[in-house]
Amino acid sequence: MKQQKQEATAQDAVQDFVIGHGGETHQNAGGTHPAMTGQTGVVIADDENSLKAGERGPVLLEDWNLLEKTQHFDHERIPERVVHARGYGARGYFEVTDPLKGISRAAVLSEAGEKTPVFVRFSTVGGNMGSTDVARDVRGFAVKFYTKEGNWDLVGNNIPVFFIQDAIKFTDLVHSVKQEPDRGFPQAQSAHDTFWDWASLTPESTHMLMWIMSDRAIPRSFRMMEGFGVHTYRLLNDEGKATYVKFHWKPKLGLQSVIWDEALKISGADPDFHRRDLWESIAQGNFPEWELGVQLFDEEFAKKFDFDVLDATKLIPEEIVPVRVVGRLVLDRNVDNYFAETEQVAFCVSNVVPGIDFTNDPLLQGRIVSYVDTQLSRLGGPNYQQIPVNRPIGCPVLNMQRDGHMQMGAQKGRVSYSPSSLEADTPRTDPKRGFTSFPEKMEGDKLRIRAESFGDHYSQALQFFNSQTEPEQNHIVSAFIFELSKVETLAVRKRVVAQLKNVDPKIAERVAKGLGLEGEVPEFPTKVTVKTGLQASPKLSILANAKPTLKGRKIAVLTADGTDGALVEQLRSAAKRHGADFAVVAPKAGGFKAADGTTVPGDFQLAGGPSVLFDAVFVALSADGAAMLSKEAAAKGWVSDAYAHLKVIGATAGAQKLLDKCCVEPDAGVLVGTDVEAYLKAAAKGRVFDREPEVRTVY
Ligand code: HDD
Repeated sequence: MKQQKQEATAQDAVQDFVIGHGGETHQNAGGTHPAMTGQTGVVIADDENSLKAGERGPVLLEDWNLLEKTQHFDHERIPERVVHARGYGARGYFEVTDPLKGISRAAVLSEAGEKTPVFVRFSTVGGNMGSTDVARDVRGFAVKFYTKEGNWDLVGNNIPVFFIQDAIKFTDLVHSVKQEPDRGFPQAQSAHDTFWDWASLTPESTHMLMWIMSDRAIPRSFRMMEGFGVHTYRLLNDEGKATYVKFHWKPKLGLQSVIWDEALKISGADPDFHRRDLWESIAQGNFPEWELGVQLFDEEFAKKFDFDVLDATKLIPEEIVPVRVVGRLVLDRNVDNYFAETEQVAFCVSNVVPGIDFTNDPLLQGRIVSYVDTQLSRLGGPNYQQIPVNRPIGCPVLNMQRDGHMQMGAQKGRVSYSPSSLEADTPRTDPKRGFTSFPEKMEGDKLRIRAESFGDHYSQALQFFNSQTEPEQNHIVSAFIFELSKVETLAVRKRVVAQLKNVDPKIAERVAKGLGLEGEVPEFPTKVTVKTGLQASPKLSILANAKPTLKGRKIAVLTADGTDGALVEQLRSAAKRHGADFAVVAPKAGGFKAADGTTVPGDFQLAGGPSVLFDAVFVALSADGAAMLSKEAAAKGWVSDAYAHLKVIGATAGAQKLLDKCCVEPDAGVLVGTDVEAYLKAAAKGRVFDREPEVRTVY
C-alpha cells in the first residue's frame, strides 16, 4: 500500500509538469497514449521503479520487465561498418526520363517513366560512427533501387576513381587510414603516418590522392556533390548485346565545397553538419535531386582508350565520352528510425538485376564477395535481406533457402529443394526473365599478376590537377602540406613529395616549399613516362561547374539589441524568395530587441551559431551594437572567419567598427549598405576566391 502511494505521488508530479497544471505551459504532444507493453504484449503497470523486497530492500530477480528492458538495451548496438561507419540515409525514388531502350533490358533503366523506390545512404569512409561529417574523406554514395525485377545496389562514391586497382589491397588501405592500432587515434582523418606511409609506397593511389586532397573531399552538403559508380559495368539488352557503362550522379544544386579551415571549425561547431542539412532540407520539402547519367561505350572504343577501362584508378573524361542523362533521383522522405533503416541497410555490390552485369575489373570482382560477407557479420546471419529496409518491394522472394538466424518467414510445405514434384506451385527457374551473365570469352594462364595496361599511375593525376581552376589547384597543394605536416616521419613526407615529382615537378616543388623541404626530396623510381599532353577536363572542376544560385544555401544575419528589425525582415523574405534558408544570430538565445522596441526571435545564440555554418552572412548592427560586439570574441570570430572563408559579407554602416576590428578589407564580396538585392546577387555567386591570396599563404 505504502509503495503504491509513493509511486502515485511521483507520477502525479511528472504528469503535472508535462500537461502544464499549475499555470505553467509545457509542450505536450497530445494523443491517446496507448498502454505500454513488454515484448510479449503484456501491459506494464510501472516503468519507473524496479521490484524490491521492502522499501529500501534488494531488487528481485523476478522483475522480468527490468530484465527484458536492460537486456534489450545491452544488445542495442551492432558492429559498426568496418568502413563507411558514419552514414546518413533517406528514401525517395528514381524516375527514368530517357530510357535506355535497346541498351539494357533492366526495367529500372529502360522503361519510359518507370518510377523505382530507392534508399540512399551517404557516408564518410575512415571515421567511426561517432566521428564528424566534415572530415577530409571520400563520401560514399550508395543507392538501393527496389526495382520490380529485384534489388539493384549501386554502391558508389563521390569521387570517380579509387585508391587501388585490386581488391587484395583493400585491407591494407583501410588499415593504414583508420586509427593507428596501438594508440587508437587519430579518428576520421588521413593526416597521419600510417596512411601516408602506405600511400607513398603505393603508386597506384596517386590519382586518388589528388582527388582526396582536392575540395571534392570536403563537400558543403551531400546535396551538392556528385556520385559515381566508379567501375566500368556492363549493360545487356534483350538480345544479350553488351555495352560498357560508367554511372554518374549530378546534383541539381550544383557542386560546392567548404574551405579546409572552415571544415575544421564546422567539425567542432556541428559534427552533424551534413546529416542535419539533409534531414532539414527533406523535412522542409526542399527535396534533394540528382540526375543519373551514363557514359556508354563499346569494346572497340575501350581498346582504343589510353587506359584500361577495367582499372578503377582511371576515369573517362566527359569530354571524350559525354554523359547521357537517363533519369532523376529525388529524396523525399526522411527515415522513421535511424537504426532500423540507415544502420541496418545492407548494400551489396552483388545485388544486380537482369540487364546490368559486372566486368572483370579486379576491384569490382573482390567487392562482389566482400559486401555479402560483411553483412553476415554485421547483421548476424544469412537472413539480413529479410530486414524491412533490405526486402525487395513489388516482387516476390521465392526460393528454396530456409531457416537460419532470425528467419522472419514461415515457409509452408514439405518441399524445400529443387527439382521437385510433390507440390503444386513450387517456384521454378525462368531462363527468359531470369538473370544471365554476359558470356564473355575467357582464356589465359592462372596468374597472380597486374595487367601491364594498369601501369601508368601518374598521367591522369596530372590531368586532374591541370583540369582545376587556380584556387582549386592551390587548395590541393595546401592540403598535401597540411596532411604531411601531421606526418611525424620525415622519410614518409619526403617519399610522398618524391611521388608527386612523378606527376609534375612543379607540384612537388610547391608542396616541398610549404613543408620546408626544398632541395631535399629524392627521386621516386618509375618506369612510366607521364603523358603530359592529356587534354584538361573542365568537368572535373567544382568551381567550373558551380551554379550561381542561392537555392539550398544558408544566409545568416548577425544582430544585437538596436539592430534594424525591418532590414532583417527584408533580408529574410528576399532570402526565402531566392530559395535560401535564413537564420538570425543574436548574442542572446531569445533574439534581439530591434530599434523600434519589438523583440525579433533568434535562431542561434552567437556562440552556437558561428559563421562557418552559413554560406553568406550579413552583419546588421547599429553603431552601439557594433561597439558592444567588438568586445565579444565570438562576434569577432564570426566576422573574421566569414572573411577568411571567402564569404560574401553584407553589413550596415553601423557595423563598420566590428568589420575594422576584424581586419575586413573592402573587396567585391564586402557590401556595406542596405541594398538587399545587390547583396543577394553577390552572395549567389558563391565565395570570393580573389580574396584568398589576401588571407592565406598560397604556396
Ligand atoms: Fe566499399 C562499404 C563504396 C571498394 C568493402 N563501400 C562501402 C560503402 C560504400 C562503398 C559507399 C557504404 C555502403 C553503405 O552505406 O552501407 N567501396 C566503395 C567504392 C569502392 C569500394 C566506390 C571502389 C570503387 N569496398 C571496396 C573494396 C572492398 C570494399 C575493394 C573490399 C574488397 N565496402 C566494403 C565493405 C563495406 C563497404 C567492408 C563496409 C560496410 C559494408 O560494406 O556494408 O564490405
